[in-house]
Amino acid sequence: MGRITKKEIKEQYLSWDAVTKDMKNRDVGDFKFLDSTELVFVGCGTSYYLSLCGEAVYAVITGEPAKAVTASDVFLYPNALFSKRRNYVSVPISRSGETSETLWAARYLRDEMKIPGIALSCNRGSQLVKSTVRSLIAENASEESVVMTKSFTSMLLIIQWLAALRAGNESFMRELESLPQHGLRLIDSFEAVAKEISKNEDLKHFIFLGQGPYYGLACEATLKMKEMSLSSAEAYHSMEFRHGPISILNENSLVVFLMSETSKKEEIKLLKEVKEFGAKALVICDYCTPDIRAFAEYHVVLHSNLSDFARLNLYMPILQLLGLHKARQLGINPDNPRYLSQVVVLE
Ligand code: F1P
Repeated sequence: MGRITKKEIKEQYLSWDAVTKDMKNRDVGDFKFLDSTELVFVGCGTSYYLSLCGEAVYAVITGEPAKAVTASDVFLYPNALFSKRRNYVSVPISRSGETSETLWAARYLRDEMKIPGIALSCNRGSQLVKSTVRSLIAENASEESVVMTKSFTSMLLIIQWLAALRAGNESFMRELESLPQHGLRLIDSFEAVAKEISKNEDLKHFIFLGQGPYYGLACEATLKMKEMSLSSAEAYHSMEFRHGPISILNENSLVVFLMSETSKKEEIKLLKEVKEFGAKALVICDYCTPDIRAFAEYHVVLHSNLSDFARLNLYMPILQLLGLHKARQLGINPDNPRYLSQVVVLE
């Protein structure tokens, strides 16, 4: 069960390699029209969560403004999102390029608001690509599976490259170039941890915590857990968790920390607190500390030496495998999520 999804998770570093080869030779002059504009990432579901990562990466690496919005709010609440005094370029994101709300948003932005769009998709022939002035395509990153795995990380890498090119940040580019090698080194090794966690039948409630660009990854992790294993999952900014949600913890909870170097010190304090409430913890981090070893039942250490903003993709395969193995443990086929299809098409 789940053979198709598992293959797509495992081979995603190959798509990262294809993206790297495509993006590293791009002419930065092609994106000159982004000068003095705010970039607006737009999407639904996984592609919205990718937008959340994208806004943080783009703003920090380029020093230029960026934001993430859901496709539906673009045409339902445009005045809450856009100011007449600003210049915008939109980046509507969609693996299929056929999701209704994302198409409606791209056309609304183009026709009603005169905001040009750069489609980010895995489908070059899609209606979304036809509705925008430019496109960035992750070739061969589209899945057979309903669940988005390698398409998410491959399109995230495109956003990272776009930011690196715009900023002329060569050290960030070198970091991005190394991601396929790190993926190859790491992805297989994640399987044992994902299986071990899924075997613990007490764990029924999954909480994913991350700060900055890691919050978007945490949201995406909840979707993998829900879509594949039909388990209850929530995401929070790590430090928001104390402000109410912490009260739901019990012995059935697994708290997953997507630890960045920026937020590690604060997150380790939180790790110690969640243990007091009987929850189990999984920490994903670049290097381990004695506290993490002492307080987290499970840890995944990446040893990449990459910066917080470059390393993002390395957190996703373990989170995707967690959803897959939890589904298998519950006897659910992750290749066929309940009530879902690859594309949501509305009348
Ligand atoms: C977006 C999306 C997926 C979700 C489901 C339905 O698709 O919401 O995130 O897993 O398959 O579609 P897209 O706009 O990126 O093609």
